[in-house]
Amino acid sequence: MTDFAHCPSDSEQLRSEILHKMLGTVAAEPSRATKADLYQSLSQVARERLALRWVETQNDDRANHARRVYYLSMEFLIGRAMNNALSALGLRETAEAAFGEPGPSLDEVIECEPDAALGNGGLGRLAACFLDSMATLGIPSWGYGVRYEYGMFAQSIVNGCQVEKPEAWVQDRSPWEFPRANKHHTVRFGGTCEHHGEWAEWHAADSVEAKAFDYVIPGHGTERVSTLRLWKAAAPAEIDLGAFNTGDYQRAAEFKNRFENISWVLYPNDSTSAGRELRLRQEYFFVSASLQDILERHESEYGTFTNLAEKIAIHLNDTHPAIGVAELMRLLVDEHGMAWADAWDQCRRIFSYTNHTLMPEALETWKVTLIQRVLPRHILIIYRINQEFIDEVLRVYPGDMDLVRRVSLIDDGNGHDKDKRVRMAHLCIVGSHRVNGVSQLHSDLMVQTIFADFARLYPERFHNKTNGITPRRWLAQANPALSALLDERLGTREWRLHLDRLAELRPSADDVGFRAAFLAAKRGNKLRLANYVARELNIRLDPDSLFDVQVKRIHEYKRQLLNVLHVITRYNALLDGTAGDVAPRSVIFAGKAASSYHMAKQVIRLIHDVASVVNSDPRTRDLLQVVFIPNYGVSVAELIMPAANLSEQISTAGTEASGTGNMKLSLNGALTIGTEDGANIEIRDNVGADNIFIFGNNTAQVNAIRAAGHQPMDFYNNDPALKEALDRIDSGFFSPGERPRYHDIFNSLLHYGDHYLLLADYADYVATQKRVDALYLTPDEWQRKAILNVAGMGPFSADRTIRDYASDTWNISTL
Ligand code: 26Q
Repeated sequence: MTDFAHCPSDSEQLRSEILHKMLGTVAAEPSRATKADLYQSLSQVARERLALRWVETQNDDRANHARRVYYLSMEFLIGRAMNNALSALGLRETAEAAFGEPGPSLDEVIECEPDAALGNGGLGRLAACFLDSMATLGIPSWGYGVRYEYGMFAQSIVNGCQVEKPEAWVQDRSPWEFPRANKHHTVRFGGTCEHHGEWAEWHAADSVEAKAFDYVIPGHGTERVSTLRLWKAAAPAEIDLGAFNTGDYQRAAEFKNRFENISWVLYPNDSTSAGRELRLRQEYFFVSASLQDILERHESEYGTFTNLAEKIAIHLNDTHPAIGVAELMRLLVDEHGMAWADAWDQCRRIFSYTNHTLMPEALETWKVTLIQRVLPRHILIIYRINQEFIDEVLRVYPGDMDLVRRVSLIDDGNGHDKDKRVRMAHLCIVGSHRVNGVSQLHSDLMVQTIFADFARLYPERFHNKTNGITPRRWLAQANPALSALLDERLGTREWRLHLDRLAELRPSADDVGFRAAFLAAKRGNKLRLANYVARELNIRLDPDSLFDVQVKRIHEYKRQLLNVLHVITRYNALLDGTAGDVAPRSVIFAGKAASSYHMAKQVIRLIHDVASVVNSDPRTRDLLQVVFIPNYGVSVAELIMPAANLSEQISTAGTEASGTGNMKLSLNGALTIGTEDGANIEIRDNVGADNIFIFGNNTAQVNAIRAAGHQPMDFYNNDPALKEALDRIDSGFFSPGERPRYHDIFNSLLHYGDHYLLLADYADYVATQKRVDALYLTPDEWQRKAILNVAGMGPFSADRTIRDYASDTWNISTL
């Protein structure tokens, strides 16, 4: 790492560079500069240095005829760029010294930056962590995605309810982006096809321009950088001009809109967005532009496509870019004259695919009729791929038409053409040489359930790649207090690049002095969060209370409602004197609900209603506080993760593919209370079963309960504490102004089957929370276990994940 201890002359020099830049960028006089002005000019300094690194990296890769990895993702949840850029450039400490009295501090300046929130949650943040690791490991790598005008909505809370506000994250332009005026590709839609044997001529009805905007992704401990290239849709120039010339402004505007809306807004990850035509256009738009770009680069370097699979690997982040399989075939066969069989051989060696969910309702399918209309050439390609695949299946399993029906790329519906659908996951599996899940459990379940037939057909294709997170953003930058302590104790800054070195911390768990320092770092982080909560929500949190944190998208399977049931149970027990020895707790929630997801929004409202009752009760105020921190996103997470004592990872076993928040919290010294789900299991294996609170039914038990017919009413009738908690929700105790407000929540549990088995896990959850209290009341033991959590997190670095992808999936070497 090159963040040298700064010397005063460096910071003087940086200061004058910043002030000099100020004139050219914001035309402001230094003495009148606002924080935003300082942010703008500092970002220009960083931008120029990143640009230099970018040019050199590209020159190197071209000169070395490097094999490249292309990561295709509809989402990149980047967050702020400044702190990460300064760290990577080795400028953080110098910049810290260059700011401050009489002006604002570096941290105040950094806070001017809006988050780049071009993603919904875990999948998008994973893509961002992977870019960081790919650059750091020196992999010639490009991310490709969409430059949404509006990314994730901003969440505010009005009377306890979520309100969404569109957020234009770049007003005009971002200081971090490089618009590439000469990089654009035409993406076509609709029309008809004319066949010429193996290939076809596509007479498209419409076209749109994809314009490239590049973001430099700095590597850490290396001068190499990666590129995130995002595409913005623009109306084709000639159409625009045509309308303009006839003076028909209205028509010009309509045309512009019709095309430019393609990159307008990020789709939510809820089922209501499934099947929307604009989403399909968005997927094809960015995939086609990216593949054209990739082929153009390859052709300019080699003048042939025969060596394509030797020189490129393309990764599909879930099925969202799945149409790429058909598009690469189209480009190679129709546009570049390659024989179908050769193109298919290349295709399978080039693509790999990650699955992020087992839930059947979340598996992407598109109506055949829709693809036919929007992408007439691609539906033919998909049918041909399917025919050849089925022929292959029948050669191995002659006559097994049941198997054929199950694995076919086309779901036949009931035989009516209008109901036929393309199964995008099947297209990905058939078109790739590697398929992976994101935790060991998830990968195992994947081959045992949704992809069992494919795993039998192609056993060598299926792998596990347990997710990871970048230790640079999630520890070094988010938690300077703990980082300084680690540097001191480990005698090195190396853990930032070799997270396994945290294992050397284990002996320090028994060192009283270290435990005290560890506690002090945590307390500082809790104070920082408490100050934020006081400022934003006017709620006082006791920094010595146990910070119990559940932060993630609000979804029924993640079971925030189970957490609420525990809070109510605790409140009731405190009131009736049966609580026993409890540790003072601050229960902290954060997360967004998809705007059309009624149940999730009800849960947010319930949390607020419970909070207002509990927080204002003088009988319990010192022992229990509940807060909901609005607008959860990368930057809010950077504040919360370091301050947590307890990490809630309580999804129904078998539903959370991996989770990555679980890793961020544990890495920052929180203990986990969690189910045997996703990566929780591997976290247990690495931190030690004594240092984590695992509870509830495992996947086998969940299956057995469901098979026997889950009876939520039995749990309700036989557990008085549970009954009391549920009745309080249902009776309007927390919503006295509107007593029926939570009937739907109550009914979903008692009368509509409690699909996620909250009631089956409730008793063990509450009992386990009691053990959490007992441990927190033994601070030495708590600190010891918290330290052992940090020490065990080495394997959860995204660097480890990316090394595994590089060797098993992409066949590329790393630094
Ligand atoms: C699909 C079709 C139409 C519109 C939207 C979507 C869509 C968009 C986003 C579907 C799903 C997503 C996001 C999924 C996601 O974030 N999954 C999470 O991925 C993480 C990284 O692997 C895992 O850790 C989480 O367990 C998983 O839930």
